Amino acid sequence: MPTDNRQMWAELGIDLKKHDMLMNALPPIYKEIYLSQKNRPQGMGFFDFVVGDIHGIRVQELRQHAKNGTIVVATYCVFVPDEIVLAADAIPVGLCAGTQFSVPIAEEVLPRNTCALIKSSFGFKLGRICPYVQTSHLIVGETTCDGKKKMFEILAEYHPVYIMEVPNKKTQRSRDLWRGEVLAFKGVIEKQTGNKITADKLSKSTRLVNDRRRALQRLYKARQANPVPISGKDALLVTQVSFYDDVSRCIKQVNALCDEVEKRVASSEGVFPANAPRILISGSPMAIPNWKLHHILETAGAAVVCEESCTGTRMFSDLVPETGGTVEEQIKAIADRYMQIHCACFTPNDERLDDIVRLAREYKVDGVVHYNLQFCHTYANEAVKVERALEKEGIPLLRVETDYSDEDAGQLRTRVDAFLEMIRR
Ligand code: BJ8
Repeated sequence: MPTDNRQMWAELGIDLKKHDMLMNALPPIYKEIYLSQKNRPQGMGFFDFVVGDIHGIRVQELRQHAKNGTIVVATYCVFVPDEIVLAADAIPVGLCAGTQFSVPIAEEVLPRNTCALIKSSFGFKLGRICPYVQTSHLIVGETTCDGKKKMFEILAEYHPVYIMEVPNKKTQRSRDLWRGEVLAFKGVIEKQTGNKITADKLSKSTRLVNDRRRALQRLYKARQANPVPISGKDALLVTQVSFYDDVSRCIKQVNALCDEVEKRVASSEGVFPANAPRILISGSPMAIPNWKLHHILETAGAAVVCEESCTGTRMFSDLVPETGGTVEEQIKAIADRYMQIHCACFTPNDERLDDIVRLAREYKVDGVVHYNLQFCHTYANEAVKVERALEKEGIPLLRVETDYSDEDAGQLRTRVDAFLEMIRR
């Protein structure tokens, strides 16, 4: 590790001993899971570089911005509107929370029967092992699931936290509440940054965030091809990195990757044979470095072609209309777009069932794997309805409930093998 990185981490209050353990564990895992893949698009080189220096250059950039007076706003959920943060000249950073490493640290405080995503995110702060958390001036949480919202109360003892109230229903009253929440969030960010959000700035930030969505939509569109031009693991990584990389740079890199991948589609070049079983994964988000299920599926001979999740289509599917107007009109348009995210925290949430069936058709999948983080009750219960909806359409489903550890990897492999055997064409 370069010494200036170590000095930066020390200045950020990072526990260097624990952090070294985490940083030493990542390269061999990445090598095995990512670098061992054959015929990857060259455009993945940028994303390999980002992961290879995961706590280096980007953190240094953020630190430099912070030294120049820019506010860094950390988030855990796709409900927090980046448009508002960017319009105030602040920087949004999606936090990871995908490693088992921070889970036992969190369990010193949180109940063990809490989902791994919540424990991992809390453990990063408690253990002082994430320089992104340490660099941020504010963490924005949300009232999506019960575990998260109660964790945020405890997290607030360690870091400045602001909570957005995400409603649980999709009625007009709930939409009005959410519009009020987005408006209030604008006030919070203006106060934190000392910058006024104008209509012009909001139009620009909306276009920028839409451009990131358009780039990711392009990448996913290419995955509808057969043979599929990019692995599911690589596509997942692109989405994961887009949460915390500089937005403009990310757009450029994803579009460059798409140029290459689209050429592959035109020449029927794929990373897996055309008869590989095509899989849609649906369910809980997968934060870096949670690549477990994709790796098991793709090393068993499947091609993961789409993710119906917040590290997939739910992140970028809908655009905010770029109609401009007053700040209030734009806030309303932004709020309404975010209400189209069909998280299992909503009731009822039949739109998600429709999405899964539609995506299964659009991506011509042979089967769906429903991915559920252990102790995530919203997705576990909703899986009952997902199962019924897919059964009605004759689409095979495998339900998986797991965590970030590798303890169940063998068992998962056996179940995946049996599922693929059943659906193989
Ligand atoms: S909009 S999916 S990013 S809340 S897995 S912490 S729900 S117990 S992550 Fe999510 Fe926003 Fe919804 Fe998306 Fe709770 Fe379940 Fe854990 Fe979860």
